[in-house]
Amino acid sequence: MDRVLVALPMFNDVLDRLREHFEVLTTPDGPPDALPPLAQRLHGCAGMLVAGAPRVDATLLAACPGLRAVCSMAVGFNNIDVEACTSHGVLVSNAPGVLTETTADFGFALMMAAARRICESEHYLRAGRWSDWRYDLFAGADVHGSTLGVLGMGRIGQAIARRGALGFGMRVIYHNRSRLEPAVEQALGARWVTKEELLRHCDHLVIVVPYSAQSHHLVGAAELALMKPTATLTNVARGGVVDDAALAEALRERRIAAAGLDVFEGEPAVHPALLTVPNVVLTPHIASASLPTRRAMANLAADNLIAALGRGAHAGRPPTALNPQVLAPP
Ligand code: 8YV
Repeated sequence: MDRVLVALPMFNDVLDRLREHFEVLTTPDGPPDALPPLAQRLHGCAGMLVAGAPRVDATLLAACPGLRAVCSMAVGFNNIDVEACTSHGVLVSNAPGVLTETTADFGFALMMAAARRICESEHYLRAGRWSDWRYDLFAGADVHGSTLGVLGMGRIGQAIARRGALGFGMRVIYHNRSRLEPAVEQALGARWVTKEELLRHCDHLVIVVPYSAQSHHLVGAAELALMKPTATLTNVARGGVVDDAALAEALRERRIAAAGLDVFEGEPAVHPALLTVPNVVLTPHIASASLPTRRAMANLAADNLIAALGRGAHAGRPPTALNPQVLAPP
């Protein structure tokens, strides 16, 4: 029986599904650095179930020659060197689709929390500082009827655009390397603009681009300088797409009004300057964290692992493989 490592704490029912096919090594809750090194834990394993961490690279693959599949329950796979996996004959899968709507809900919620100063005002109330009503007490920016700027227009970007256009009467502009089909643009009520136009004209910028060398610091000091002083920025994509130090500075100097961040450069560490500015809502990478969605993500990763290692009804045909060519018959 193949042995697999589930490299993160996991739903018991998903572990039970995997146990029908494999000997399963599990991961207890707790800090990852309290565990033995990953290569050691992977000893004798044919497959591994991961999420946005750990890093899977050529060094790890060279240390684990028996590994044949790495299946992630995240949609973003910047922690996995897919090219190195392909050259080692290791199948890689991610988990697209199942988290789109939940992540879009959260992106919208973060944007609204930043615009309407929900967390900042809650801290004020909890601190016992609320003594009277004032016309401008935590007065923020309107969301309805304003201009939503979506940077990155994949599945999640489109789901956010739909919420803005249909639910909140927003004008939607977007920037993406490739334009959507005109019919899709029309259905979303979204207009493609250059990145510069996007930054200059949006009232609320929501960032939903995958992380890569090309998207590193896609929004830094120069880009923030183009934004309106009343604008908000929300990042539910990946840490590193935004230059967190430059953002903290822009927030501190009120060069933009507010931000909502679910992802951070070097997370779980957070840039210390972000912790000291009041006009930012900070959450610990939970945009996909509804229980039904997290279960769907885990089950999709399990489906991929079972199929990639030649088991179950879809043996040899993992549903969301990123490099299915490694399983192609010779
Ligand atoms: C995960 C995500 O929670 O799917 C993704 O790409 O960012 C989140 O849904 C995260 O990757 C877990 O590490």
